Amino acid sequence: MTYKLYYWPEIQGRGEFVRLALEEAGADYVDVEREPKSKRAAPLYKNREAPGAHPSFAPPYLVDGDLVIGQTANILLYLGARHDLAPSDEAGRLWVNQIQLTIADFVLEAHDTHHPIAGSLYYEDQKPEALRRSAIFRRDRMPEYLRWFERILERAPKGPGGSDASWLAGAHLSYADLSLFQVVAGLRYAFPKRMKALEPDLPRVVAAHDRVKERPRISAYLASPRRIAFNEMGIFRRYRELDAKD
Ligand SMILES: N[C@@H](CCC(=O)N[C@@H](CS)C(=O)NCC(=O)O)C(=O)O
Repeated sequence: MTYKLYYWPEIQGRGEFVRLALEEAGADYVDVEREPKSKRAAPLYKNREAPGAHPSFAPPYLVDGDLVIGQTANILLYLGARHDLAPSDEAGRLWVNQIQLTIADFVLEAHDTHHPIAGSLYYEDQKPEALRRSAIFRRDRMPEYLRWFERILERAPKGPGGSDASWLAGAHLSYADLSLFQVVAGLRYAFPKRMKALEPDLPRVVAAHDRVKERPRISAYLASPRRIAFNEMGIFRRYRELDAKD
């Protein structure tokens, strides 16, 4: 069965967490809105009014046969179980889901640095608030979240030969590792000065990012036209005035 992913066609956004899981799994999927014949973004919102018991409020959503699954973390919960991208035991599944939900919180805060008042307003209409919000995000929230990931990786069981080559949920890669890769890549794009200052204290996070990037299917994906470049329409945006080393 071919999965159908519905997400905004111009951005990585939250859809990228799903794309990375589908790519790592080698799953058969169509990124529906990016298909040449797509009528573009309008159908995404129509899903709110769609027939069926489970309409999705906002993209991304994934269609698998009769199933329509919304909420990024929920989609990943589904894909993780079907494609060996999550532990098979309940405690492990819940742990990976917990990490993913924490990543969702972090992603929302990253988004709110440039849209602290409303997503429906232009950035230029909320710039003073964005400057204030970004300063707090950089100073407090980036290190708090990133050090939490660092500590998880530090405590995870060692890899072969006692190396630090373990993943967030232990010996096996999970979709949470793919998502952490995406968060690091996004923060490097949006806050390069701040990330340069923080990264020396995050050796395991950086190493895990690098190991994801080198995985054969992920590196092929990143080099392909399927990977949309970061841009100033997505969640991670580069506005120079919002970045600083502290
Ligand atoms: N919690 C949801 C958030 C979904 C979301 O905010 N989607 C954005 C694009 S990344 C959107 O199109 N939102 C439209 C809206 O909220 O009206 C998830 O993680 O999937």
